[in-house]
Amino acid sequence: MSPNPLPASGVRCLLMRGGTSKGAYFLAEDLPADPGERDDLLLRVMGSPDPRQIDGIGGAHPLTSKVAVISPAAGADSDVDYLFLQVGVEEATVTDRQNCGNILAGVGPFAVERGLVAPGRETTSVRIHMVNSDSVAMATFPTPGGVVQYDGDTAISDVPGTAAAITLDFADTEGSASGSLLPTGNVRDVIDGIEVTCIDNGMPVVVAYARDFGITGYESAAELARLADRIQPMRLEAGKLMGLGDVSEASVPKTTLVAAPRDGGTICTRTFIPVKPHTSIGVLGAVSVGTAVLMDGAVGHELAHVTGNRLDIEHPSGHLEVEVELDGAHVRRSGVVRTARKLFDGTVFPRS
Ligand code: NQM
Repeated sequence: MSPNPLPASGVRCLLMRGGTSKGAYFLAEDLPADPGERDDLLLRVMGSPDPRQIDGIGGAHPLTSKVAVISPAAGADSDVDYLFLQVGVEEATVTDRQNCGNILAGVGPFAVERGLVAPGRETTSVRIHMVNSDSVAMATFPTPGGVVQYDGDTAISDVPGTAAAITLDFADTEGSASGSLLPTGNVRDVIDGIEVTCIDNGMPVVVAYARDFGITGYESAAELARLADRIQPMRLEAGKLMGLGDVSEASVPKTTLVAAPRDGGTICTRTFIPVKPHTSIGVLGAVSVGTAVLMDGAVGHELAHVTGNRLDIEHPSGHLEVEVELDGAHVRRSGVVRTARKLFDGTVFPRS
């Protein structure tokens, strides 16, 4: 018998930074199988609802109140299944209605750490079934000598320092939550006099012009918090048009306001998740906005400087480079480079 047995309430958990987000990663087998019991446990783990999440391990912001649940793949086309859960900070909500490409960056390393996938001698590629959108991503990262290497020389905006590159390749991301790339059936719609493009290439996003909200599009994230009251009615209406129903409690669609690039990029963005300003932009959010501006007639198309498949998305804290290849009106593939870091591996004790 262990000299210091853990209380039965403890849950094995790996805390990781994935891209520009931070989350608690769990093996599915370590959580209750019943979704209601699982969500109740996760609220107590993260310390929600509470703006400071003081009694849990959540970071008091949507970007740091995230969970990945990982299990051996049920299907033959992938190695592991990854379910993303967004845990509300001030609200007692746990939603699976969106994916997260940042937390995705930590899933391959987690699968190796927990012995779900055998590492290669130099690099390891893991086929990840993203349960939320029923699509597959391939993650490739260094594993010299069969051990995940987190250190490296790749810098990503909004994260200090450098770390090892993790390449993420996506297929079948069209219509991740809404069923189609242009869920309203139109490349452009008008909501309360505001021109929008509603797109879903991995993340449902409403793209609108920054100028239509009386801003330049170059403001800091902090300066944009005041726009929440104007973003919300637009996204509520967009949610209905996109077939997402009543999105008043949902974390999607996101909204991205665009302006002409001013730092050598493809397009300049300011994103709201769903009404709080993002300090950068989500991965699949950037893939979706990048896809929109490639499309003739979409909001932002005429502002974008497109030079190929690599799209440099400017955001409040720098740039996010994504690759999007279109085949006519369909997406052939998309991809991105991220980094991740193992922060803490242990047992989390949720409040009772
Ligand atoms: O779009 C934030 C993030 C995200 C999601 C959000 C993401 C993505 O920055 O793939 O990564 O949109 O809520 O982590």
